Amino acid sequence: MLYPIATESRVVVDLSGIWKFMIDKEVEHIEVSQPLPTNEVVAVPASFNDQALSKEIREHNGYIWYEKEFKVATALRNERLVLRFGSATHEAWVYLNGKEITHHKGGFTPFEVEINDFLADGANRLTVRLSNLLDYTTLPVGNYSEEKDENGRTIRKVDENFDFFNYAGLHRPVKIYTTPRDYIEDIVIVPEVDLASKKADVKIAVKTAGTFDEVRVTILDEDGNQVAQASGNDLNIPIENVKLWQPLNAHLYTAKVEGIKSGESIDVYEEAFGVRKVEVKSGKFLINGQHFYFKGFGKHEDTFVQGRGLNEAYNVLDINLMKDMGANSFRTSHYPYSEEMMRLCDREGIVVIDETPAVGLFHGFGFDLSGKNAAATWSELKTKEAHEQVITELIDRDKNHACVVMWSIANEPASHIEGAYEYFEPLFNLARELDPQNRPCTLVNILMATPKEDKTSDLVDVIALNRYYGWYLQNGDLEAAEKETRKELLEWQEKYPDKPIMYTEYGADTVAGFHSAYGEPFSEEYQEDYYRMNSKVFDEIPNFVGEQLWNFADFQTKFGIMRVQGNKKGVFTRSREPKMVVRYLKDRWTNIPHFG
Ligand code: BDP
Repeated sequence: MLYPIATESRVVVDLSGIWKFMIDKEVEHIEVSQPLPTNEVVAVPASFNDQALSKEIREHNGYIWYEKEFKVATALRNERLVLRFGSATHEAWVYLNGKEITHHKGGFTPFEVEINDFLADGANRLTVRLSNLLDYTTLPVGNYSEEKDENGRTIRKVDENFDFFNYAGLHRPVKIYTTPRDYIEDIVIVPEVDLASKKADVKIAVKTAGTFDEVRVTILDEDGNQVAQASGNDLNIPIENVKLWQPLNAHLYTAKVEGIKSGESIDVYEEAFGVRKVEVKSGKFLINGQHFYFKGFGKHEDTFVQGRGLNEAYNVLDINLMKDMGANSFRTSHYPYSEEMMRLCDREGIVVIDETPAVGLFHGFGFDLSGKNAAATWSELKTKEAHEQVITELIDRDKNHACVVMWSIANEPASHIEGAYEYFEPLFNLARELDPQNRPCTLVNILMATPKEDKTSDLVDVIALNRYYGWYLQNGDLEAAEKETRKELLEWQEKYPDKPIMYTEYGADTVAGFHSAYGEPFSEEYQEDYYRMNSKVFDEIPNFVGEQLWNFADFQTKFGIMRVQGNKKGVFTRSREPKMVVRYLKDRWTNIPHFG
């Protein structure tokens, strides 16, 4: 699915702004043929939760209604008009002028629908019913329960199988875009490069709907100069002396695709792409033939007021903070991030591990580090279908992004439990089959899934570990934690001498401004000591290819006895003030080259 952009043949109308809003208390039926019976408003894109100053709204589990009126310019009425949601969390039923026109389940990927047949003359009423419910069939996974109150009203509860706050709403832009009736539907770009001769073969497949006499592809460099041109739906376009997309030194080409009829360019779309080669070989992660070292973060889409909603100023700031620290990468923990962020990373040369929303695949998730509660995971969870869908939609959306170097199929599933291999093998096969660029795939491993216990590590290209020695284990005892860290990493190294190993999470909750002469847990001193200890061990492990700490910034969570107004493992606060450790990390990372 193409991202909506304005071109010579396409217009984009943004429906962001103020919408009507209400939570559904399920006391009376909401009649979609009538305007929503509410005077409340909400801003889009954003989570609804933190806008209303109402505990009832913030913590509402169930259904939520949004509505917006819009008009379509007469000049556009003969075009094909497509309504597109960047995301709707977690499930959406969409009505136009009282009629259901589409439905989508899954809160982090885009969906769209043609609306020409449903438009009225004059004002149109767009109504969206959302659900923020999660259960054992959805991704992410939640424990769902319901009961009736004394008035017979259904009270729904979701106990999330993860710690981040279950923000919901229209998190990403809602747009109407036009195309001509004959149009470019999709573009698949696979750049292959011979690093020695600097010659690239760029495979470009264009899917069109309708008829064209010719599909023309023009490759432009960053200055807009034409580099190559060819005609056809399935092309292999050579580029000599190619400029590579490098981490933090991104060169983006543009494929300008034109659908031509009777000599006239009817539809035009421009897709940016980078030429770079990603490989996993002999225990190393290679970008453009060089050993790449990941320095960076697990993150969240999480800011004040906007919640999980698109916040482009924060995206820009976050990338600038990363660059300033000498970081080069992050993982989209624990769900696909906005398309706007992915486009920004392409352009800024930030390397991304792109994760599905498969978090919480762990029965009995909670305060049990033995992992025994998880025994029933693979018999109880019914997420297979949702998992296939999110892999398919994520790869379809992000396949052309140069910044994406690896897919993360899941975060911290119960991969130490029998049945995990059987659950994951077909999903890894699916991802590998769907990705035209053949990127490596991983699964982010939870601390109980040690080299002895883990059932899935044969499936992964890179061993990606979330480890909390010195925090959830050996809390306050960094000497003991160091021994455990070293012991386990050496075991992985020995078990898989040909697989790269990286940390995708490690961290310690730290209350900004809390200091301790004894380096006590939660103090800024402890956070720094914790990172120093980990760094020391990383540097001893031959196949260690990267450190992505947990977390870039403090973030909002569900309530829990381990959370003090959120998760405080950020190296920045939620408002992006640095904690003390940032100086240490900056010093370390600016001294570790991106390639080594
Ligand atoms: C890991 C999760 C992450 C949590 C983190 C923590 O992957 O989402 O926030 O631990 O507990 O289990 O801080």
